[in-house]
Amino acid sequence: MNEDITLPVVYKQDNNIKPEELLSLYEDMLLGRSFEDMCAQMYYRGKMFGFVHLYNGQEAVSTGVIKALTENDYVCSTYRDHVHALSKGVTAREVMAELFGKETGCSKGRGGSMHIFSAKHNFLGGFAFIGEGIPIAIGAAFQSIYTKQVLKSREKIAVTTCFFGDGTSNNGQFFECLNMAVLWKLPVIFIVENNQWAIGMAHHRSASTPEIHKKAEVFGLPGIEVDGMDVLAIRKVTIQAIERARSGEGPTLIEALTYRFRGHSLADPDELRSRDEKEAWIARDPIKRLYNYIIDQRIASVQDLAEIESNVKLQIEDAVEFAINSPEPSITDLHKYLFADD
Ligand SMILES: Cc1ncc(C[n+]2csc(CCOP(=O)(O)OP(=O)(O)O)c2C)c(N)n1
Ligand SMILES: [Mg+2]
Repeated sequence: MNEDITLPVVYKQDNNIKPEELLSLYEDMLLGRSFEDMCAQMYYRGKMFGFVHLYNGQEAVSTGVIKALTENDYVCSTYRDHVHALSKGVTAREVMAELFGKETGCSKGRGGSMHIFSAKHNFLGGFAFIGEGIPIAIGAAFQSIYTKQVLKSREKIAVTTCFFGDGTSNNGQFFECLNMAVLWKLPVIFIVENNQWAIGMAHHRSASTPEIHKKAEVFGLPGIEVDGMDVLAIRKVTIQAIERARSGEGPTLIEALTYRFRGHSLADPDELRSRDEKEAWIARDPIKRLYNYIIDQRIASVQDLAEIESNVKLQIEDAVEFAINSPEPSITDLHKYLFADD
């Protein structure tokens, strides 16, 4: 990232949102942040195995997009997937137990951090390979219109949201799937979480056109750049994209400009990004920003927000307790879940 990057203020904040909705967005972002902080603690205590990628700093994207969806809509994530799952309604217990490799985890303890999955929440995963989720999302979106147009379902068209990073947008699947999504007018929303880095590679050093949203034009879909540190701005563009997808007009590409506040994974010493750059982004913390907005607009009091904070804390403690006390998968079940049951 250029250190003098200026973020566009494309959308004004949405003042029509109801106070209780605003507080639920705040709670969801706080849940994501607190969950990830607890993961770091548990990882360093040896409770989790393999690579663990945290989402701190990017919460406004998950909350702004996923909280605008219905239960029937789909979310397709990446390896940085815990918070996307929480926003979609997978419980903190099920996600934490998964990270501990326990039988009670949402993937029965067989997946771990990068393979969070929940069929009942239409949460399609969790993928370790970058870009792997994009064709999966296209498939989900295809079945939505097939169900509507061929099987004549009376339900509204389900929308699929597909998250991936700036680095991933240089992969072939991205371009192939943009093409197909427009060709077949698929109800899919591509959300690029441009956190400026792909492990230790700065985005502007790896992309011929660093403005990812501009790549949409070539394929004929709207490409929207949005402040990824502003949950209300993200929510607003997402609602427009959902309307477009549900009414059969096809896909939208949203590029959310954001930043991760921690290293690439918990194994990364995070020595490549400059202190100035990190501080500049931390000053735009999306959770503090919404907190200040709520207080300034007198939507809720400091005590109300403190109450939300302590509820979240209890939920996280409960999740850890649940994960610790849950059983390991049994060795006799080694082959279970490899194939679908009849
Ligand atoms: C197909 C494939 N190639 C390479 C990797 C190694 N890899 C893991 S994360 C990553 C960078 C991805 O960066 P970005 O898409 O910006 O996502 P972020 O980590 O910033 O969320 C790479 C190259 C991989 N997981 N899969
Ligand atoms: Mg990135």
